Amino acid sequence: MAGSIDRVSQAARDAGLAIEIRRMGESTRTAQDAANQCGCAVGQIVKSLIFEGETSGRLVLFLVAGDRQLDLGKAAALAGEKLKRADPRRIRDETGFAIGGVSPIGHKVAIPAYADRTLLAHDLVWAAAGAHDAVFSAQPGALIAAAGATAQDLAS
Ligand code: 5CA
Repeated sequence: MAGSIDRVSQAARDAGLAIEIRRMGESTRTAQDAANQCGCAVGQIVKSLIFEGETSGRLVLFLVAGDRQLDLGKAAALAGEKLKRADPRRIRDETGFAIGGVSPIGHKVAIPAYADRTLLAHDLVWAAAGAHDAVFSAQPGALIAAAGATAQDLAS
């Protein structure tokens, strides 16, 4: 688990994103858990959702605010194909993170990413840092850039 968190710090350093990873000691597995632990609004939590192209099998990452739902139609239009949830085991193998701790950055393989633009409404957002109790905060624009994502209308 330490290795996963280290990968997040290294990816942030590589991207020039200054972050401080916090181990909360309590679960931050869900957006609501994370908001409770961070003392922030659930909309400030970044969900890192990994989907798989039904045709190509390629993984795609969507960064969505904790108070919004990914609109699968909009997501599929961006990906250029129908999408399904990726298998948890594949997520672990290819991102290096288990569900509930999937970070927007630091994946073992490069994954194309899109971010919901409502995240940009906040001064600060919080995202998973590679473990079930680890989070970091960042300015949303800088985080989206570090993830190599483009801001889009993704949610409903
Ligand atoms: N640490 C928190 C807040 S930063 C977190 O990781 N939240 S999350 O939303 O990004 O991760 C949980 C998400 O994983 C759920 O919203 C859900 O979309 C996804 N998920 C849960 N179970 C599965 C599953 N069996 N297969 C694929 N995805 C799943």
